Amino acid sequence: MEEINGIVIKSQSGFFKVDTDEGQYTARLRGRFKKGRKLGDIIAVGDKVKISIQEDGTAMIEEIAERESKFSRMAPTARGVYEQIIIANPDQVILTFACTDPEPNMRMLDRFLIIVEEQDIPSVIVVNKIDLLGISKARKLFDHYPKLGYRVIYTSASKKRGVHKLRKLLSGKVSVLVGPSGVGKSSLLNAVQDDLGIIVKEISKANRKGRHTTVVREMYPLDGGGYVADTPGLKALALWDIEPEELDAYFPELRDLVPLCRFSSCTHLQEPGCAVIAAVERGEVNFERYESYVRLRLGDD
Ligand SMILES: Nc1nc2c(ncn2[C@@H]2O[C@H](COP(=O)(O)OP(=O)(O)OP(=O)(O)O)[C@@H](O)[C@H]2O)c(=O)[nH]1
Ligand SMILES: [Mg+2]
Ligand SMILES: [Zn+2]
Repeated sequence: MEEINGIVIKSQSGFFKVDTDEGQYTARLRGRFKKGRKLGDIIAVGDKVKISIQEDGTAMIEEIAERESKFSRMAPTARGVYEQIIIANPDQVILTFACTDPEPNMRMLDRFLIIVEEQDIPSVIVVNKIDLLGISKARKLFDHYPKLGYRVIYTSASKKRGVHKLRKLLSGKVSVLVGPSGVGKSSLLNAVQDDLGIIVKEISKANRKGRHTTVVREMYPLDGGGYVADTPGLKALALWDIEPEELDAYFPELRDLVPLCRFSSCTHLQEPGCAVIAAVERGEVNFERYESYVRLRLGDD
């Protein structure tokens, strides 16, 4: 039987929309995939699959390719920790914040940066609503991130500023927008491509309704190639898999200081001879970033 390669772009009650070179098909998953103990999602939006077309015209998913990357979260369940795939095979995660309304939550940004680095996914920071604050004030708020090697793009979805940069960034890639509620993720996608409009809004609303899961249910093909997925305001993503002792390695500005601390087991919270604390005192490490580190290290975030 002929098999066609495709990518899952929508997941809905056991049906999967698969985008292929020969058009889109709605497919079901072969029963054998569902057997056995499941510790994580077997299939997710973004998965690369092989489908077969049955005689009656329906399509079946015959094969799911091993994921090259994944953006996931650990969900505690009665049977143990379950890995929820937010999106499979993302090329990048767009960390979206507003420079104001709502005020940017830098700790949340730092947390996201750690999570995507831990999951080995490239990320770009998008700062939206610059029309409300002005570009220079917005820049000042996020000033230290480019210095740490993170890319920052400033946008206004309402005034269509910086949108061309975002469009270019998304083109040809699989991306997902994450960030707090109300920062303008859906608005930005609407600005990037007209025909995403209504759909994006509906998805966001549907996802928010009493649901805590934030996995992507649909991603949208882009005119310039690639796909983009929207998410409703993500709040809690656990820093799973990261031991407190490893946390300093996820802060680019702390990494090189750590070997200079007097004690090899230094927590950088209070020890004498701590190179991190010294650098903070000299103003070489951004205080807010250090505060993020402390809060995450103490687990009181
Ligand atoms: N002034 C201004 N308002 C914006 C901009 N982008 C979005 N908004 C407004 O901010 C509000 C929230 O926008 P959404 O696009 O729904 O935000 P979201 O991030 O998708 O929010 P969730 O779906 O709840 O996660 C809406 O009222 C938008 O009109 C912008 O660039 N400037
Ligand atoms: Mg939205
Ligand atoms: Zn130290």
